[in-house]
Amino acid sequence: MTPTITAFRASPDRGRGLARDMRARWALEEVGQPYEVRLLTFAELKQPAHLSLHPFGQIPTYEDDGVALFESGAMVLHIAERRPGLLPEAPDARARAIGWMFAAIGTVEPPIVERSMALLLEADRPWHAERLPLLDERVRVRLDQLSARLGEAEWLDGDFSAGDLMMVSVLLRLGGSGLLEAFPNLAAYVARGEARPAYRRAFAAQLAVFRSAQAEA
Ligand code: GTB
Repeated sequence: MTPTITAFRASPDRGRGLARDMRARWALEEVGQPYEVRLLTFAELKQPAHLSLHPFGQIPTYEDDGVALFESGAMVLHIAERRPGLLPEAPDARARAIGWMFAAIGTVEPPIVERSMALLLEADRPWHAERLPLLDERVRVRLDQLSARLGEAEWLDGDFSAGDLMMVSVLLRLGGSGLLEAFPNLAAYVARGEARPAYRRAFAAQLAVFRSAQAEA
């Protein structure tokens, strides 16, 4: 069965590849697995048919033979376990790569998302100007630590892995903030991720969806 993922019919990121279906698309492209996409409106996300797949009424979801998943991290892990290319064979290296996936989602992503949400939803609040530097600083602390660990290495732990895929996806949300640019090795790391042919194919596919939604509007 060809896997099917869900994505926004008209992504609020305007085709910048920031919605989390990008992670599943990128992983599927890395392992050479063709896939289908079911596009959903915001209203459809909250209807029973989709809620039966995703308890929180979000995208992405993933379905293939007998398995239905929500959470982009679980999808990337599932894809990486089924086909070679995203996880090392050696058990210790494999465990470390999975550890980097969790680090991306559990340690690096939260302050980045909190900052994005503050910019999106709180910019008109009287305390926003005072809070933003605090949120920036929390992001900077994590970037500083990650930058120190990456050093001059190409990827986080040996060859490119699902851990890098998740970490690059998380860092991409800082685009335009100026925060990433203060860490040249991290900026170069993200650029290496974006330059991968699989990333470019995934990016082009989600951009085509956005452009077609624009054309229909
Ligand atoms: N932890 C879940 C995962 O990793 O799969 C989070 C899923 C999630 O946040 N989904 C979002 C969603 O469906 C889309 S990706 N939101 C609709 C809703 O909750 O009703 C998050 C996202 C949205 C928009 C931008 N953007 O515009 O830049 C970036 C990221």
